[in-house]
Formats: sequence, structure tokens, C-alpha cells
Amino acid sequence: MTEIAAASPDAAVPPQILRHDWTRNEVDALFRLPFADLIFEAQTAHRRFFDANEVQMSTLLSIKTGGCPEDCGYCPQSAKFDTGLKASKLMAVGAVLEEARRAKEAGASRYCMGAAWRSPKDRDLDQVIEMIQGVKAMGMETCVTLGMLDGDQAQRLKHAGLDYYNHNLDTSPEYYPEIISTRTYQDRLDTLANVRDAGISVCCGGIVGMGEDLDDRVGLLVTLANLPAHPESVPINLLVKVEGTALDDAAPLDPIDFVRTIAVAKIMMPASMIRLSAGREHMTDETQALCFLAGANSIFIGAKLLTTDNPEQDQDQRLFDRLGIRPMPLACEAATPAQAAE
Ligand code: SAM
Ligand code: DTB
Ligand code: SF4
Repeated sequence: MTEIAAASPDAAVPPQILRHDWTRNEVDALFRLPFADLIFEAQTAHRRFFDANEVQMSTLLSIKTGGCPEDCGYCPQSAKFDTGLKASKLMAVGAVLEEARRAKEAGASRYCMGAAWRSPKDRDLDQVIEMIQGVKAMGMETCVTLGMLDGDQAQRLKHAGLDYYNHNLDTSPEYYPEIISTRTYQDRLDTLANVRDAGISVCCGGIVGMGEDLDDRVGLLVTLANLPAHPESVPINLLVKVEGTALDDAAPLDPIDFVRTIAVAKIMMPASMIRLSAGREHMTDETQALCFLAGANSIFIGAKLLTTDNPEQDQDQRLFDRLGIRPMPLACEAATPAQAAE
């Protein structure tokens, strides 16, 4: 079996379990199930692959903030918007590793580094590679999100030992041009293919609450699940509205619709980790609990995401205690349950 296949949640799972032929009609029908039926189906799918009381914890660091040439309508880091954010250069390797050490002490098992680039330059990659090697040496999994990658860049990152690359589709192909004009949906699919071909695990999801309709949520999830292999991690972000961005007055989303999106993602990609990603700061404990019930089993911990706030860790700990949730041990994450069965 090739390295690429081994890195995929599809690797050891009979084809009848992991599907890549979802139609919009059947996914639309999932979204419209009575809530109890939907959650039951999602829990059943989740428990086939995961311990339902374990949640994986990642920490994020913005290693290069702001001044981005892209025009993603949700993003405080785009140079197109005046959000009051101060742009900064790529952080020094030593400073990143110091932050990573703190995250490890706080219990993170995966360290994700994000840069506000359209795509990395080769000399930037040299530095990021040192960061990846330093974080790996601490015993954490590594993830980076650096914008578009060509095949050679993806190979270099794989060679450096990178575990995950995050690159989101964000929304449906139809709604995408309403949100971003500086790179195409196909550009994103090409980057995902380069990452997959290099044998790096894929972290790919989207954002909910950008004024999209149900059909766009269906379109996003159908595109993700019908990729040649399901992304190992699927972050579902709730839009964080930042003043000055194009989407700062997007209509509020019914939290139940957010939970439904998580549940449908889990039913469609049961062996993948579904990450309850941005947006927890403004979510009630009860909504988060419903997300975990719907099959979300990964979060970002630490008081900051990239540039916006995230719940303080003691707040998360209290919620975990109330729900009886345990941190997922690294050994289980390193190989998803599907891979472990090989
Ligand atoms: N520049 C790189 C890129 O776009 O690929 C990496 C960083 S970018 C901030 C990573 C992802 O964060 C975006 O694709 C988007 O899904 C998410 N994101 C950015 N701003 C957000 C916001 N205000 N609310 C929710 N998610 C957001
Ligand atoms: C992802 O899907 N969500 C994270 C991570 N990938 C890089 C980023 C969320 C960013 C939220 C806005 C901010 O903090 O700037
Ligand atoms: Fe730049 Fe990424 Fe923000 Fe888009 S999402 S503006 S590419 S940092």
C-alpha cells in the first residue's frame, strides 16, 4: 500500500462504509431529518470509529499575521479590509518554538501554524520547515496553513515531517465567488491534490454563517466527501464577525443549523475528525455539547485562534468536566481508527 493511501482514513475501511458518491438530494434530506434522528445517526456513525467521550485538542499560532493580498470576505487578515489589525512579519523560529512548548504544557497534542500568505515563497518555507521540525521534536503533531502550495512545496513539507496541511474550501462552489475573488475554487482543489499526492494528511473544511443557504452547506459537504479521499480533519468554523470585513453584518445563524452541519459532516465522513473550530467564543456550553453529541471530536484550545478570541482554557476544562469528556491520547490520533485497523 502506498504512503498516500496509508495517510487516508479510507485506507482500511471497506468501501461500503466510506462513500464518495453523495448526491445533493440525499444530503439535503439528511439536513432535513428530525433533529433526534439526525443526532442518532451521527452518534452511531461516530461510535463506529471513535470513543465518543474523547476530544482531540489543537493549538493555533499565527506565525505571520495580516497584510494578506487575498480578499476573503470573512478574514480580518486581508489587506483589503481595515480591521485595525497590525500586520507583522514571519516570526522567528525560536519564538514559535517557545509558544509551542507552552501549548504542549497546556495539553495540546497538535500544533497548527498559520500564515497570512497567498502562497509561501521558498525562503519562507525554509523557516517554516525549521518550525515543523522543532515542534515535532517536542512530540506534538504538526499542521500548517500557508495558502496555496504547488507539488514541489508540498513534497518539501512532507520531507520535513509535516503531519497535516490545512486548506479550506470554505463554502459551496456556487457561493464561493460571493466571498473570494482572488483565488478560484479550482486553485483550492489543486492545492488539496498536491498535499494529498505528497502523502500529507489533509485538514479541509469550511465556514458556516456567511449568509449562505442550506444548499451551499450541502454543496460544501458533498464536495468534501466526494474528494478522492475524505480529509482526515474537517474543521467546521462558525463565522467570527470582525468589524471592517465584508461579512461583519452577516445574518446570525440558528445554532441548531450549525449543529446539523456538524452531524451531516460526521454521517458523510464518519472516520474523519470533525473539528468544532472558530466561533466557540460566542457559543453557549449547550450548543458546544450538542456539537460533541453530533460527532465533533476536536477543538482549538488556548485564548486565541489566529487573531480572534477563543475560550480560556479553564472554561473549556469546566465544560469537559461537566460532560465527562477526556482529551484524546496522541496514540489514537496519530492513526485514525480506520488506519489503526490496517
Ligand atoms: N492564508 C491561509 C489560507 O487562507 O489558506 C491560511 C490561514 S486562513 C486564516 C485559514 C482559514 O481560517 C480560512 O480558510 C477560513 O476558513 C478560516 N477563517 C478565517 N477567518 C475566519 C473568520 N472570521 N471566521 C471563521 N473562520 C475564519
Ligand atoms: C480553520 O479552519 N480554522 C482555523 C484554522 N483552520 C487555521 C482558523 C480560524 C481563524 C478565525 C479567525 C482568526 O482568528 O483570525
Ligand atoms: Fe489571506 Fe487566508 Fe485570510 Fe484569505 S483566509 S485573506 S488567504 S489569511
